[in-house]
Amino acid sequence: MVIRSLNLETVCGITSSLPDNLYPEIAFAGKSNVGKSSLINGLMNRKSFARISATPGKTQTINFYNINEEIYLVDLPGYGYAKVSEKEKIQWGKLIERYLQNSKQLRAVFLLIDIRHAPSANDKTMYEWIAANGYRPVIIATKLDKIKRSQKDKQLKLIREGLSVLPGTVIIPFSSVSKQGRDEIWSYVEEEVLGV
Ligand SMILES: Nc1nc2c(ncn2[C@@H]2O[C@H](COP(=O)(O)OP(=O)(O)O)[C@@H](O)[C@H]2O)c(=O)[nH]1
Ligand SMILES: [Mg+2]
Repeated sequence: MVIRSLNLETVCGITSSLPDNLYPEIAFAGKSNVGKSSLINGLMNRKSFARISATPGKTQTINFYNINEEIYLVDLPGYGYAKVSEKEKIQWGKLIERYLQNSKQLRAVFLLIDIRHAPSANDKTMYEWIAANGYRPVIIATKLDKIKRSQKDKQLKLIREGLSVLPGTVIIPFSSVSKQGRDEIWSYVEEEVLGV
């Protein structure tokens, strides 16, 4: 994918109405600090267009990045941040649910899991929630550079088993440091979403 233009076009909070977009959307979900902003920056070839947090942020917004007037990358708010109140968790859930249920342009959902750890209960819930809304999530195993090459297959197996993924589920290892996996993600999007 050649990035010719990009624009953070819409930022939706808990009370905002969601945009009625013209182009296909692909969404990214995952716990806070899993590397979602880094991945989105990597896909856009930018260092810091999407915010990267040293301390995991609490901002509960859905951000729509318009790429080339062709496709939207949708950054869903992260979950699992310890300092979030019960009320904020409920609002988070409602915002994501509203998006998953109502978007007419959502074509693919990517669920990010840190390759170093087995999926958490929250990750499993998120996976099932995405599936319950009719999507077959693609798993992105993030922070690939943090493990030894010899550990990769074992960690990927841990993720598959931890989430009880359906047979045929695509898992793409990714590193925002080496950018390994970037081309594979774009190829998937080009083939499965854009049909080019
Ligand atoms: N080594 C390494 N660090 C990463 C990678 N992706 C993200 N990080 C770091 O993990 C932290 C959280 O990243 P961020 O993209 O803000 O996560 P988000 O909360 O999911 O958006 C930051 O310190 C990043 O620099 C990766 O692939 N490799
Ligand atoms: Mg982020």
